[in-house]
Amino acid sequence: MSTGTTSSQQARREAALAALAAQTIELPSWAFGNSGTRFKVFAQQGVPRDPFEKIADAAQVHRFTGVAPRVSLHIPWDLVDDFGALAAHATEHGVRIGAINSNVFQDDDYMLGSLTHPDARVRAKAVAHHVQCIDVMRATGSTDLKIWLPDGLNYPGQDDLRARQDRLAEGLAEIYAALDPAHRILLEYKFFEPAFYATDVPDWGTSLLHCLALGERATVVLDTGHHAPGTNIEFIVAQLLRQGRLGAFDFNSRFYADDDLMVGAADPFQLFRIMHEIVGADALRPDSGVNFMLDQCHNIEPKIPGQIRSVMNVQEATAKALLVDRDALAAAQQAGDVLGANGVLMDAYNTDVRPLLAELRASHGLDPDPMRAYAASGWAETIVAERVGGAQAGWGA
Ligand code: AFD
Ligand code: MN
Repeated sequence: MSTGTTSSQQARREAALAALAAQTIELPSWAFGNSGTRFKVFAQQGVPRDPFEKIADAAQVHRFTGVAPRVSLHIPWDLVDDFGALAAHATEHGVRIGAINSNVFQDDDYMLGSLTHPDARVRAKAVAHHVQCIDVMRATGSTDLKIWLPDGLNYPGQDDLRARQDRLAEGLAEIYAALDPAHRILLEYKFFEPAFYATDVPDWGTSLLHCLALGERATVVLDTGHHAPGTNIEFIVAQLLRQGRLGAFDFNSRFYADDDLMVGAADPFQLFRIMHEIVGADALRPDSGVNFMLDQCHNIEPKIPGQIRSVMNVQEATAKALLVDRDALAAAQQAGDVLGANGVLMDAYNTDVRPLLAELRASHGLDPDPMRAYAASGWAETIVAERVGGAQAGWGA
């Protein structure tokens, strides 16, 4: 009953191809630098020495997948003297600058917090850093200011939980007031780490409350790695979409905590369920206001192929979600046909969409197999040979 007619299957396939052709996925610049754990940052050969080289690497992912035209930056990791030149460099490589992330986690001043710090001097410094990030947005044409705060407490009583929320609201309001009309804030949440007792933006509810207080151009970022085990993430997606406040995803995979592994590697079924909510709410459209970003790193695997694989994983989950027979699903749900409804969803999930995606790529003049095409391109050998000397980019943990 869930298979439908051949012609409706064909129509879904055509619609899926059109939607997949319009899909874009944003890449994080830090994924191309060296990374590791708090125990060790591993160096890889050929890694970029500066943001210009990071963008050149990110452009390879777009070149072979065709769906990754933006690169998000982190400030200060990606500070350059001339951001106009960096944006022009991106354009030359066929990509552009995406979200600007305000890093406030590697300065001694922020040991006890940034926007929530008990000392007004440190709070003012943190606000000023965000204003500097807004200047970077102006110089690069970025519209998204992404805020993830490491702020929190390690010990009960260390600071006043409620006062920190008040300080946070104040700081965010100052930042919001500094935005241009075309700009928006993306406020990310994370349930723990680096703070282990209480985090100041631990969950989607806290992020949403602050966004609602700020105004329409404040939205929530859902990082798939930032939830406790067993959390129903697609429910959060549905709820934020209902409110028009899902601004972006940070896609990655977790097995335990914030593992930052490749999206779709740990739980492809969860990724499918998330994309099913997205498709159901018509939020895949390029103008839906949802920015689909990757936020992950590649500690032990090569970085550019790691990003290519991740982009393909998102595409595969999206394609499966687009193939769900929504009429049959609605009919089964309406009829209370529990097994039938579940069967419709699983039929789509169990479809091998790799031939469909190969067809999509071929129709856009791309190699149907981006992993193979990248490996054959010689880029990896070129950067190893050419990027000799200088200091490799890394997250400096
Ligand atoms: C954090 C967040 C985040 C931030 C990143 C920096 O996921 O989005 O930009 O790490 O390394 O855990
Ligand atoms: Mn994130």
